[in-house]
Amino acid sequence: MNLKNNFDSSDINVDSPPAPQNKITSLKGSHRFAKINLTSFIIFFLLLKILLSIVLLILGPQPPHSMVMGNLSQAASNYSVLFKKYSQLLEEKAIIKELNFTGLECTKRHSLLKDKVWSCCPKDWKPFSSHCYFISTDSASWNESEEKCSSMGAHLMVIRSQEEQDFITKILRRDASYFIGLSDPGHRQWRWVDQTPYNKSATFWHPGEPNKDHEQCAAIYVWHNNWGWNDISCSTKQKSVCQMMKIYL
Ligand code: MMA
Ligand code: CA
Repeated sequence: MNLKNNFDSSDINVDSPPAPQNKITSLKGSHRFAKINLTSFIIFFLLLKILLSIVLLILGPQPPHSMVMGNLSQAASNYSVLFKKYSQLLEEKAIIKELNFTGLECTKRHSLLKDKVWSCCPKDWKPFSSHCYFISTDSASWNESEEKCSSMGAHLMVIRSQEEQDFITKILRRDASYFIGLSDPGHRQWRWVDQTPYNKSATFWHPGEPNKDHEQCAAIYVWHNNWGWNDISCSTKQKSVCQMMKIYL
């Protein structure tokens, strides 16, 4: 793991945020999270699941989980109320393992709380605000592009603000066109892939766009020297931008 901003790498695990002491001591004692192997990981989860199933039977319905993932990490996120930080951490470790990211780059975030919080993006992804961005170099249809993002635990980019639009256009090629996570299933109903509500006041269509009912996917590119969006045919092959939440350690 690469950690930016010169810090002592022995630091990251030593001073984990305060935890529900009784549940975490066994993990701390066994060489900290970074070195937990798959077997102890699975055993830990199974024990946790049994124990918490009992607790939840007593307490009532489970809290909703925010991501759809493998069974193990799903099991963890179900108990997020009780072990929020730690189940999150374990989830992320599982994702990182599953997706074969070759490395993480992390920066320290100045938290209002006392705990040290590191925010991380996979190597080759660009951080901005609370997200990480990956610019594809190959071209594909909108559906294929979204599938590729999805296979990396991400989705096509959702642009929510002028700041985000400016951030991404500064690092895109001016001679290329990129699919974003905006499409129209029909009747000119624009939808963001991650269910973010489509807010007309934060859109960056080129003048005169969107203009054709059969152009049901949005791409971002330079037209007359300005960055903006155009509705285009979903089957055309374009580059694309994937986006995912930062990983917090
Ligand atoms: C024009 C314009 C766009 C449309 C493309 C399709 C070059 O731009 O009508 O709105 O999407 O053609 O190729
Ligand atoms: Ca168009």
